[in-house]
Amino acid sequence: MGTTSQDGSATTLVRGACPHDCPDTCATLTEVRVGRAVRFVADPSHPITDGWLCAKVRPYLDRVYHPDRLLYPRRRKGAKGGGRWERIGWDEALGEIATRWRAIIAEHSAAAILPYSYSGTLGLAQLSLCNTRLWNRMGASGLKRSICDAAAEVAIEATIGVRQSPDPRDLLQSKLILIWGHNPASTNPHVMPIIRRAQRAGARVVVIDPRRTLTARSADWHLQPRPATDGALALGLLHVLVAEGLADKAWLEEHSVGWRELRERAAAYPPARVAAITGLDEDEVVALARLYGTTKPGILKFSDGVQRHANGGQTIRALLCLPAVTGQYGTPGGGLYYSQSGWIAWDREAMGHASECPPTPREVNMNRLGAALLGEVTDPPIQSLYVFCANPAAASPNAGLIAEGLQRDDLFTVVHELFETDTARYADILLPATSQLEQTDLHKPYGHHHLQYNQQAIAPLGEATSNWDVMRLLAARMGYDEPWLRHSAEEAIAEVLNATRATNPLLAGITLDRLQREGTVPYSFPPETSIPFADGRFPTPSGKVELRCEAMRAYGVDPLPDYVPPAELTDHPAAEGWLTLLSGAAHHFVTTSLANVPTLRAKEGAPAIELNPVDAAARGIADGALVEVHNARGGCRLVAKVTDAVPAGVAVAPKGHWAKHSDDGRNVNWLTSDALADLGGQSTFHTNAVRVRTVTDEATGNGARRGQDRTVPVT
Ligand SMILES: Nc1nc2c(c(=O)[nH]1)N[C@H]1C(S)=C(S)[C@@H](COP(=O)(O)OP(=O)(O)OC[C@H]3O[C@@H](n4cnc5c(=O)[nH]c(N)nc54)[C@H](O)[C@@H]3O)O[C@H]1N2
Ligand SMILES: Nc1nc2c(c(=O)[nH]1)N[C@H]1C(S)=C(S)[C@@H](COP(=O)(O)OP(=O)(O)OC[C@H]3O[C@@H](n4cnc5c(=O)[nH]c(N)nc54)[C@H](O)[C@@H]3O)O[C@H]1N2
Ligand code: SF4
Ligand SMILES: [Mo]
Repeated sequence: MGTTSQDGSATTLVRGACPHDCPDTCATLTEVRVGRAVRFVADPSHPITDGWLCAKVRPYLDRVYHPDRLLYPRRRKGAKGGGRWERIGWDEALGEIATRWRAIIAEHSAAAILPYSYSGTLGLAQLSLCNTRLWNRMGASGLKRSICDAAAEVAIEATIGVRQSPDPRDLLQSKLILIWGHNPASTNPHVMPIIRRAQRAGARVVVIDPRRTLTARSADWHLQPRPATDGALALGLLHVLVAEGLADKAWLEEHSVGWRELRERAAAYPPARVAAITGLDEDEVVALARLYGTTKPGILKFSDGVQRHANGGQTIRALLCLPAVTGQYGTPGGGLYYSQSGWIAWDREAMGHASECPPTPREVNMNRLGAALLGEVTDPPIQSLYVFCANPAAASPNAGLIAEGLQRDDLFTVVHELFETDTARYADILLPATSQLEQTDLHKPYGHHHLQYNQQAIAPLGEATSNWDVMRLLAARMGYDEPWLRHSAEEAIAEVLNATRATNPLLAGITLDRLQREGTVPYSFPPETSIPFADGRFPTPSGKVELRCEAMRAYGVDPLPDYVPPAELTDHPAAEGWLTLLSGAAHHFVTTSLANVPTLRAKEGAPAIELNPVDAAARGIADGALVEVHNARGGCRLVAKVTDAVPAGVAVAPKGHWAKHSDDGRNVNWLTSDALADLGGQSTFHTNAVRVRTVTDEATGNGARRGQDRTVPVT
């Protein structure tokens, strides 16, 4: 799209997509003048993202043109993590990586090389292709990608068969919107105006979250159960629904497996017991069950915060019973609203060409990175780590252990990044990455029903190179000459798109050419088919909702949903001064991405911990005081915010702040557990027992430096 600006210079408008880990995947427009992006806005014609960007991404050009952007490859000088570098050329960088990898492969096998990535971008080309092709060809270790939603994914696929949700606009048909352990006002902002409209039209909005979040503040009703007790609450609701004749028995007989056994399980959760477990009033449990059982259509909306604890998988299994027991799966405005990821699954073979490659020798769970580097993974031990689209030293659990692992002298670490992040500091070779404006990609949102194409808008800054281009360069250096390791991003996107379209009618008529022309392309739903399970069929082994799910036995989990209190929390009782620390999304960052944009950092404020007045008083902590938060895994210093937004016994410190921006060189993930949940090898960020104490001036050192960059590495 070409236009002319006021000063007469030619400008172009380039269609793109927000790359961040967010369900909304906004359609964007970048105005480019003389090779420079001068304006970045939302595409006003998009039906969901509706012409506005969230507070995080509005100043995106400050990220693209940030003075700290890495612009050329570097080699470490001096100690690991010391932040001293020498500039090298791409040729030298690639040569050194290939030489080191060949030696490692000869001595240990390619299993000793571990690629580590997660969600810096969610694109097909710059993430998914880069997670598969080179590493498959090499026979490198696989990564179990379990940091975010693994327990929910396993639970949902086992119980109802697939992760599909209705169009966000279908929420307008709901009479009840039950938002459970989820904070869309921060994490899925473009559904909020829709929820607001539904609410104005008479829908009841209920939020279940221990914390009074931004979302909870505008709800009609906010319930605050104790963390990780939601499984008991869901079973309690089922108990009341059955006891009061609100269960849809006809639907259950026809569409579910194990309904009678579930009823027996729920019988063990009368409101009095549920009240004792959750800390809610008995009356609240009964009233919520009645509201849910009688207000139809009612939709259950959750995301991933609610399953990031040791009992997360079973919790999701219990929640999934609610739309079944009320017969609401498949109804307009009713049922479940989780993710859209399952409508289209990219063709696996076209993506990874695994049939032409050696088998993946093993999978390393990304939540155990520190332990894996320090001896948990042997035969062969991990000798090289290649990190891109991830910042594990700040975003992964038990980060202190990760920092220790990254300092191993015999570990060859390559990091491909836009910035010198907490992880990048430990690199032996640090490679500069492009931003979304400098690369091509195709995005399949997890929050709506449209593909989004991202055209490259500007030339790469400095010597920055996209993930896929680096993969191609590395493949060439390693001597791999398969054509699918040489194709351009566009060619590879077309290959995957075409292969997927051959089996998925939702891609009918959707070609690369059309995506490039239109930018936003809706899935090709035949009329009336975008409501999941509307035909009453579920893609499970039984074709029904598996309330009792035999597949759970393979995970060592009870085939019926149950509530199991996490050991981390029962071992560290409140009576002994322990608090449960939740660390969900920060409003102004996407995990640690964007947390180095000065305006966003200023809006988010210094790294803080919310404490209830009762807990603060018991520890002599005043609002605004610097506190030490600690447990056996480690500690970090945070500013106390004394507030009744959190109940007694619960503390909240959001994820996202960079460790190196704090005086102590740590962040909240120095506290979080790397224990795994019951399903999917899921992370357990919220089963996190901590103590909090004031910091004396002597212990603080120079408190006035708080918030500045710290240049001394953490040990
Ligand atoms: N602004 C912003 N948006 C983001 C992100 C971000 O970092 N910032 N991250 C993105 C990513 S990676 C993801 S996965 C999604 C996550 O999206 P959400 O799941 O909506 O976000 P979270 O803040 O992780 O968790 C939601 C809520 O769960 C609550 N919670 C924690 N434990 C429990 C519990 O045991 N029971 C109940 N009932 N509630 C509990 C927390 O208090 C929190 O308010 O958001 C995405 N969007
Ligand atoms: N305490 C706590 N920690 C959490 C969570 C929590 O609830 N609590 N939530 C977890 C969740 S849900 C998730 S999904 C993970 C996310 O964890 P990560 O995927 O590690 O996410 P980020 O910290 O945002 O790091 C992404 C990095 O990728 C870089 N990047 C962006 N685009 C590109 C690109 O095109 N190429 C390259 N090479 N790099 C790029 C960014 O600059 C950024 O440094 O965090 C987890 N961490
Ligand atoms: S982070 Fe989410 S809401 Fe914000 S611009 Fe990106 S896709 Fe849109
Ligand atoms: Mo996530």
